Amino acid sequence: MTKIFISCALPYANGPCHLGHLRSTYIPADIYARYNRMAGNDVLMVCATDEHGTPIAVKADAEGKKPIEVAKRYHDMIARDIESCDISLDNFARTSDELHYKISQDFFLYLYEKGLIYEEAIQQLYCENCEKFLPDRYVEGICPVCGAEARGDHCESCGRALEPTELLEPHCLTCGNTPVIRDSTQYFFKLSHFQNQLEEYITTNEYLPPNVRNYAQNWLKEGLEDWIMTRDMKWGIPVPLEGAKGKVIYVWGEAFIGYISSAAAWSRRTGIPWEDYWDGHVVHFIGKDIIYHHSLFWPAMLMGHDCKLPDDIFAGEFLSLEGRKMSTSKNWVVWVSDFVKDFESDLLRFYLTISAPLNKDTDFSWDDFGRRVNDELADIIGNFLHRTFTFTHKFFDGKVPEYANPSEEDLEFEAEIKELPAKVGELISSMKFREGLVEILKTAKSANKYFNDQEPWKAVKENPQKASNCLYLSNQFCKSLAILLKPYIPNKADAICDIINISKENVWDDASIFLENGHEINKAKPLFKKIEDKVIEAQKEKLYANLEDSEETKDDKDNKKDKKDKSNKNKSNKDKKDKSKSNDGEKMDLISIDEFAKVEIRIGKIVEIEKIEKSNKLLKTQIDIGDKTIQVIAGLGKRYAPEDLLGKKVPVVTNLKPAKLMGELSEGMIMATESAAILTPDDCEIGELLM
Ligand code: B3M
Ligand code: ZN
Repeated sequence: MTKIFISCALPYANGPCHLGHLRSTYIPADIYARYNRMAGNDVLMVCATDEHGTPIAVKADAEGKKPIEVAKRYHDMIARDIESCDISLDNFARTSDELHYKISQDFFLYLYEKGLIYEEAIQQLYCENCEKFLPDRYVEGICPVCGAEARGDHCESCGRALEPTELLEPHCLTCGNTPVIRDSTQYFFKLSHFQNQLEEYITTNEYLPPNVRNYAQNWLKEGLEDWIMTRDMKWGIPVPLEGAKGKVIYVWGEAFIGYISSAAAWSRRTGIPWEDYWDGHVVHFIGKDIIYHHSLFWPAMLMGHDCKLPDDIFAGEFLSLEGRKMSTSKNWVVWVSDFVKDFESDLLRFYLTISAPLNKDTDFSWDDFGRRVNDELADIIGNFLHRTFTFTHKFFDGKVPEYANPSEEDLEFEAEIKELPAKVGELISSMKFREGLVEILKTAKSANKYFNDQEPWKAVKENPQKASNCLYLSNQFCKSLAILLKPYIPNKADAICDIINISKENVWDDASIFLENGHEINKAKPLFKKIEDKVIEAQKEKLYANLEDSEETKDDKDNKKDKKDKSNKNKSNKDKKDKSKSNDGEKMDLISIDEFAKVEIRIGKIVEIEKIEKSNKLLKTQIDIGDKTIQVIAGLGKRYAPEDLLGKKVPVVTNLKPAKLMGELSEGMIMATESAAILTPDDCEIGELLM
């Protein structure tokens, strides 16, 4: 028995889970965990929400909430999402937990005292208007590498990690101001010190899959630079040093510790030491965008601590949606919570596993989803189960019949059934999850063929032993399916156990132990219903309706596979990105009518309007709202010239907290759509999202 420590990358607590999270990380981790438990290994699988960092702080600022409130809201949502897909975590913690703070600070101090974290004066962007340093996502601009719109820490388009000071045309996310460069002192982790050790780790670790090894080696070739470990901001884990007031540990400097603190919390609850699992086989399941962090930065932190290093880092590649990149800000996304309202989560687990091996990018397409569920789950597996069960009841009184004088075909099928568990088990333990499932499907296909060839419906009259052998073996294969499908589609597997009348607590090798003859099975129930075309059509309609404008949809449909001028496309999308940013595509909590009633919207008339110098977007307006005139700074300038709007009536939110934009007071908000169309019926598209 091996002890296995499995971690899933910690989701940021700034949005719910979508299908991409499940595909790259949670489903593969869960298949691996469930299989290993069934194979008799001792598994500890942990995760937590990653609750610090600027995205959450920025979101909280925008909502006028505390970061912890935002984090809690998403933690709860993510926990529900993960549970709804039966991801069998042993512990799901939060990086805002006290235990996590303590372990992270100790970890930081240890490295500091060993001289592996040092202090250095650097230059950082500072917003004079907001009077604060602008770490990471507090600043946006143009990526110096590919020219796309990028955030301070990362360019989504070319995948580069960035320093805010590298951005071209930087602007403060809060106020739009152009920041200045100022000196500040930060703490750095001596990543460069570990160059040789990491090279050795990456080249000699037999488990690392090629995509991880190649990525890491490319970075190593460039030579590693030290990592900044601290930030000047309030939200985060305070740097545990005198003289580091106002500084927190950089989110990537403590997020990894979440694996350990989540396991430690589990140990507190169960009394079982998590360290035994870490001393066993450690596997991190992650998405491919964080290979750098997991293959270099984290092992170096562990080396600094003289800790055992992870044995395997398994990185799932990306999932696109209907041929285009998923985007939460454009609402081009399928949220897990929406999916499981309409379909069983097992169907998703099945589809996301079968559609491509994890080391390849793949696409979620509703048509393909419907087709595979119908043709593979329903027609191949469902059909075989159903005909076996109904036939057993019809002709053998619901009992597994006798097996005698097997024919050659019988023996062949018998051998196939007996070999399957080891084959599938081998594939899953070598992380070939799709291949394992394909093997099961292949055998199910040949089981259907066997059943057809034996024609038990005829044989039952003409050659009863032939029919009896066929149903004996078919029931054995159903039992095998009940066990082998469990890591993939646990609910369906349990439902098969119920019908075949065996315990749900199975060990893997039970799959090749045959049921006794005379074993009674329960009545058949339809297990896999086909999905009707109209159901799939409705999902597609819903998705496309979410897109911000139909023009772009068409564009993207035409260019489905055309990725060649990626950076140009990004440039042309830049404007749209700007406008949809504040929405960020995150799913909102439902609000009560009372909460909604707090928003005061009045019809106002624009009585004065002018452009704001230095901004190509902002207009300064004076709006008569009946009993008074208020000043509103509106981001409508790309779409309208001031004279277009003068004298117009517009709906205005009149009880917003006043804010300063480009140094100008704004006392309300003109209601307009995401694409900055004001709400006069002529300018609005039906169904456009109000912002
Ligand atoms: N919170 C999520 C991501 O970048 C990030 C992972 C942390 S794992 C220690 O996908
Ligand atoms: Zn600012």
